[in-house]
Amino acid sequence: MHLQRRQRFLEAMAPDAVAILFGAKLATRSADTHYPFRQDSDFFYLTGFTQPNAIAVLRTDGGPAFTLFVEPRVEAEEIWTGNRPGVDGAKCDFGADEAHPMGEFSDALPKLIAATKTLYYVPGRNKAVDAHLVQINEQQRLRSRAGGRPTEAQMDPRAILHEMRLFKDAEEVDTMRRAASITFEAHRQTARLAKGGAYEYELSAQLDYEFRRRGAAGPAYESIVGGGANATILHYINNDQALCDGDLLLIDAGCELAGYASDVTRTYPIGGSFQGAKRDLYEIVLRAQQAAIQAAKPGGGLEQIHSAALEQLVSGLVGLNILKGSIPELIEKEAYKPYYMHKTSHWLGLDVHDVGAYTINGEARKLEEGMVFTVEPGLYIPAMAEEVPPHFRGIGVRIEDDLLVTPDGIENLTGAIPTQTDEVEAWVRDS
Ligand SMILES: [Mn+2]
Repeated sequence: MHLQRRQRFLEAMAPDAVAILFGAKLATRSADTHYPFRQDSDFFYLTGFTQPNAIAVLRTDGGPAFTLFVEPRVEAEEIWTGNRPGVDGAKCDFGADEAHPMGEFSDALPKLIAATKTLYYVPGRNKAVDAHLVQINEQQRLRSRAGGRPTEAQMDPRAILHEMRLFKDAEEVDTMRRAASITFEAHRQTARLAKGGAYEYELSAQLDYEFRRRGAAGPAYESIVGGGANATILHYINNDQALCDGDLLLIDAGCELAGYASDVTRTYPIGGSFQGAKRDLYEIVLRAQQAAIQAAKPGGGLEQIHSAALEQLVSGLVGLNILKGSIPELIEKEAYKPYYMHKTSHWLGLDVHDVGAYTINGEARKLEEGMVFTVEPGLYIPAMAEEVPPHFRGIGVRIEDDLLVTPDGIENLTGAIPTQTDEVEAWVRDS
């Protein structure tokens, strides 16, 4: 799988080119402790290598097509941090044609790029290598009478990689389906805890537990567990307040499985029944989400999905007298922005806000087989929104699913997680 991806990447590279890609490093959490390691998504996509501090070199200049520089095996260090593939593992287990210890990269670099016309490289990741590349090129320029040849062009490898990553292959789709089903179970087991007096962190911990015990690495992003007005804070992650019966609870949480994210939001009625203004707003967002999913089709675009959601959100807000005026005009003037300030969709994959261009030559791109994206309309009425009738203030609702474009339509990967009010209520009441 990684071999095929490297072959496609090599085919997309210019001739006589060298690509240098950095893996992620350990990030300091405090003093001498680190955050859990998470490989750079591009690096993982091409290599499958999950250890910190590695460099991949891919070449179309006749040199070895795939070289890895990795942390070598050192018994005294591995006692503390665990076994490493090392140089031999890089070849045997990860398919490198050549592998070397990281410590040799700097000395190897001048020779690696001596004959290349095009260098694929992302500057800014490693200052020492950035500076070294400038120095090597200047030296090559000074040596031009003796045959020195500076690199002619520097390209961004992400232009190729991110276009590849946008289209999920069968194995990636399978992983994302499994991530969706773990997220289903985690939401189900957590919805039952949405009772007055429970603390948001208890539900957040339940999500973590359900993700981990089912084999996921954990949440794909900081879980948002926001009761009451906390649901109106888009990236609320404090998750430390008590829940109140009758309020809504917004849970935006999805697991990361084998590198791939799921991204699901549901809004649950704390105590088990949608009431009054909360039900009114929930039903508007539900209609918007259904209309948006209906609008999703191969050959269509994310803009149409967003428009379908907006149409329902705005007409719902007019119906509740929160907005006043003609619907097309309110949409045109973006009068909904105080209550719906984000877009309806983003790509999903190895990154939760996944890579891939949203426009091509200024035009919105068309949906094609293998793309995965979210549909997540919401309404957020700030607690301080004095222009809105008081009973609507401090209510936040979002409903989010993950959609896959198939050869003949759209598959809702997370559609089994209920959104209809009676089914959502049943999940909360289930004890
Ligand atoms: Mn999302």
